[in-house]
Amino acid sequence: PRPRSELAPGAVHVPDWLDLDEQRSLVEACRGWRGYRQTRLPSGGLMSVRMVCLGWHWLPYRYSRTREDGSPVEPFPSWLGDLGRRAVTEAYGHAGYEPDVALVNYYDATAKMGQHQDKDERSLEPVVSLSLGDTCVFRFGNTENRNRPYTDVELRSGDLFVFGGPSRLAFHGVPRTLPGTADPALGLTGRLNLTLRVSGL
Ligand code: MD5
Ligand code: FE
Repeated sequence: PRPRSELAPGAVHVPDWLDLDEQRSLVEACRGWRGYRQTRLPSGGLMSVRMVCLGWHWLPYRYSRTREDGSPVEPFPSWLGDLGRRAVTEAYGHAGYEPDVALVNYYDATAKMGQHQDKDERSLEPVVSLSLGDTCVFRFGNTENRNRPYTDVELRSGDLFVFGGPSRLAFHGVPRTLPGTADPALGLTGRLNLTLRVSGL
């Protein structure tokens, strides 16, 4: 079995889970999905990350069947569900994971994501996170608030992270990426992160 480290109960990091060919295929799939956009928050701020959603469209702070412009949401492909099941089996050794939403986030050299909880899903099934391209600093916090205590870990291309159990509602964010750290052989400038989720809808 691959090295896995449990950062906190239910928060399992598997470095280098995807090989270069699998990473390339995922990057190719991410290029094919249309409609990456920056989300406007009710507070007025514009998220720096560019996002496209599969299966359901994420709006702050709910899931919708349609996008803001009424265009259809990209379907959630069955192969991505298979990948999610493999990921949860790898991290926890249990089967039966059926994600129906993916959020695909693109970070350019300056993009980041503030500390938040993922609580718009009606299911507390795990979130599967896959990282591609530039390394980032990932800040894994506590379940009480966005401040300390937190732990900073670097997520690299090919890394798997699964957040379940008591870690499912932990505050987390990406204070920065490390531009230029991606393997040139991947053909990606910046960072992509895919999260697979169960909407409960
Ligand atoms: C990213 N994305 O790297 C991160 C990785 C997002 C988001 O945060 O909401 O799109 S997902 C990390 C995550 C998901 C669910 C729970 C926890 C972390 N957690 O409890 O720490 O673009
Ligand atoms: Fe999140």
